[in-house]
Amino acid sequence: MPPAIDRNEPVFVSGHRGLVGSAVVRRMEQAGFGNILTVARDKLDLCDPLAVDRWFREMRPKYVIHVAGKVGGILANSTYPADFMYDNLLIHATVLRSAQRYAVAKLLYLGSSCIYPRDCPQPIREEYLLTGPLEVTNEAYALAKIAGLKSCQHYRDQYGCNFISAIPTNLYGPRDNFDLQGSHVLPALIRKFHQAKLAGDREVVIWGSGKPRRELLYVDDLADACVFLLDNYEDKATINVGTGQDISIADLAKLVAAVVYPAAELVYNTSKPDGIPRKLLDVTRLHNLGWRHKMELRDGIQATYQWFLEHCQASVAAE
Ligand code: GFB
Repeated sequence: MPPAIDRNEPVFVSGHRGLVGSAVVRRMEQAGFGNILTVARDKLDLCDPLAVDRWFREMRPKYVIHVAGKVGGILANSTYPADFMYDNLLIHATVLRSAQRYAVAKLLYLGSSCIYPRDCPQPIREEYLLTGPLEVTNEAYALAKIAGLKSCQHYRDQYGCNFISAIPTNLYGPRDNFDLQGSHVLPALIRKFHQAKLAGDREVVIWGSGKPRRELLYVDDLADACVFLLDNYEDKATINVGTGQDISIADLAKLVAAVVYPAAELVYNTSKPDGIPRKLLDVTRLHNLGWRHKMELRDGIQATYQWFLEHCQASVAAE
């Protein structure tokens, strides 16, 4: 068993305002962590190595859950590849370097299932990383994420740092980005069906062919897995985090329609990209450690729609 994580020691959660970071903070509070460090973007630019170094020197986190990064859906990734590459390369480089310099006792880094080769066998096992070409729509983001993940392993090898990494599948949940230009598919669908219902439009446009398949994990489940891995995982090898189940975009759209707007008619815009045909993670390694997801997809969509109604409805209704 790895040494116990002391709940009273300072833990830095980077990116605490985002979908994942906010869920990780919620989960850590429930799990009894009493000294969670966060820092707002306007107080610390994670792309700035000197500023990050100063912050670590002053705050001395003992543990780090590093989830900060520039993220977005298929359109944002393919429109701004240079920015996705630059921001993510720097954010991972600065945080890992400072964590090594200031002797962080354990760091958890999160990858993304899009870092696996585009056409690798399904379900995707951890050892398929770097065995083939990447999906072009998210190549820049994936390369930066891979650089971060491999850096964790190199810091282990060169400096003996206890840096571990995990690869989550596509995520969704409360505090997701519902902006149609930047969002992932699930929040986009929730918003589109909701807007169509308000406007009385029957037709809702789904990007692409509807044939790609995606595995979707509720973000609170990922946060639970992060705490679980911090407590129980110590290997150099990365580990997949997912549900082990996937669904076609067409069936996902029908499921969202059933929750938000059952009268909707689905129309496909095939001029929009499909992206990776399928990325279903093999979660055997995680299951063997004793962790499983709890939230089923329909319930998760319901919970996310409820959050959207409580937090974003006014801005959508005003359009
Ligand atoms: O979630 P998504 O944007 O990203 O798109 P990826 C998933 C699939 O849903 C694609 C389709 O086949 C889209 O064409 N889709 C249908 C839509 N309607 C919509 C819509 O209204 N909005 C969006 N966004 N998609 C991202 C990567 O890939 O996944 C990132 O670009 C990241 O790098 C993330 O890793 C997890 O799953 O294709």
